Amino acid sequence: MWMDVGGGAFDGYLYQSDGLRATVVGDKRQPAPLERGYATFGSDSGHHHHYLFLPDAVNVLSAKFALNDEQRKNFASGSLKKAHDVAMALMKARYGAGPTRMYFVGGSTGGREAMNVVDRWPEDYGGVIAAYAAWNQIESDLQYIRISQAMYTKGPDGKSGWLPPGKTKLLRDAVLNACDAQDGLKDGIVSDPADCRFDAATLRCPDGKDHKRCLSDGQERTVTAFATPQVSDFAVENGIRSEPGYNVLRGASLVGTTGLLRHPSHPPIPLLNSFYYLAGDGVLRFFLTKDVHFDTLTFDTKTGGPGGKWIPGILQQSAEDDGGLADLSAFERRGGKLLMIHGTADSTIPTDASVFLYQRIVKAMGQLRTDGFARLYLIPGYGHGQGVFDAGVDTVGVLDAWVDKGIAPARLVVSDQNKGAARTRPMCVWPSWPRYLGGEVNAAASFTCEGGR
Ligand SMILES: [Ca+2]
Repeated sequence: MWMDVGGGAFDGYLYQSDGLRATVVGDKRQPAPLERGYATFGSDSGHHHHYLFLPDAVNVLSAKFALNDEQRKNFASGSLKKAHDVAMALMKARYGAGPTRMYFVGGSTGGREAMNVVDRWPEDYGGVIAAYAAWNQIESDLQYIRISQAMYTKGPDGKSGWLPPGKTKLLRDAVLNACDAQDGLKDGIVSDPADCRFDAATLRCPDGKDHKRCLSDGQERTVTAFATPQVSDFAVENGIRSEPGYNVLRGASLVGTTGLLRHPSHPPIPLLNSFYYLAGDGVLRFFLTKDVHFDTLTFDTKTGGPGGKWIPGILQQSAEDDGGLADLSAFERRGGKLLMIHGTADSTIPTDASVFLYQRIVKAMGQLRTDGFARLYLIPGYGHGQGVFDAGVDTVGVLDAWVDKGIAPARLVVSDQNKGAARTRPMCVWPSWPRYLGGEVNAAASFTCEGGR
């Protein structure tokens, strides 16, 4: 049993080989993959980060490596096959035989990598977990840029739309106040985001200016940018031309993601500027234009620059980088199983990106065939690897049962791993969601999965 472990953000470092990080959305009380007998491996995707004095969590946000074309291509997808083949050779030499099972497990960029191996090397893996996958990377980066422009560009009133921490909290609290109880239980979680209709205009300051406890016109524009899709005039790889908006009006929190500085810095400063600006700017300057002085705030994400100047680069990057193949027959034929997981409160990769991809697969292959090898689970209150509900479920055990014994996953139980939390919820197969029926509020048994097919 072997497991290939995906990376995160712009990669550039090696995960700990104990496999603890490998249990994406994993239950921390369960043994790590290594303890279960999995030989685990991964790669830094072909580059090391640049600022060694900074912690990994900050370093992985640096895209500077992409100025080196080979490193850029390796990050895009090239490193996956290389690392896989080298690891296979080494492990075969060590163990004298190939694996009985071969998995790829990853979240975020690791989820993009997971979808990449399903699309590009379906013969290499028998089981794949793609959590909050950044599979539509280029359009996702254009979405980051578009949001950054709403945040930092001055509107007709001469003010930008940056959301200070207090305003992100105001928005989150107002959405919860409107929608939390709709699922039957006021627990800080909007369990059925599709049914949550919160209008950001209700928070608007009467004169449109920036006051406490309300949103200025610019801030309302930024919230709207978050909640709506990025749409391009041109299609990228696999015919996709958009990235969905975030659930910011349906329970996803922006607390902690918009940075501490009102004005953008050139170049952006990690943690002080917003995450979206940092990531989008990095891709534009280092991946696409190769112009370290390029001003991201002037880039037209709809047209791809004046006369579509940057479209060829965007298409090339998309071809090398993105997942999103609709027909996964090659993976299905070999008995491959795919678990797709996403939190409904994710403000880094939109929840609807996973829904969109799943629907693409269903459209291409039909529901019956898709049900035979793929599942999509959305977890209410779970963000990008953490959240008000810090989801823990034995994902590897679920995959083992499916791959080995043919036990297809249905309703599962997920626990909240936040400190002091002692609650479980059903983990419902999309599009169903957990509605509270009554009884013990912390027990999954008190909920039903509602709204299934
Ligand atoms: Ca609730």
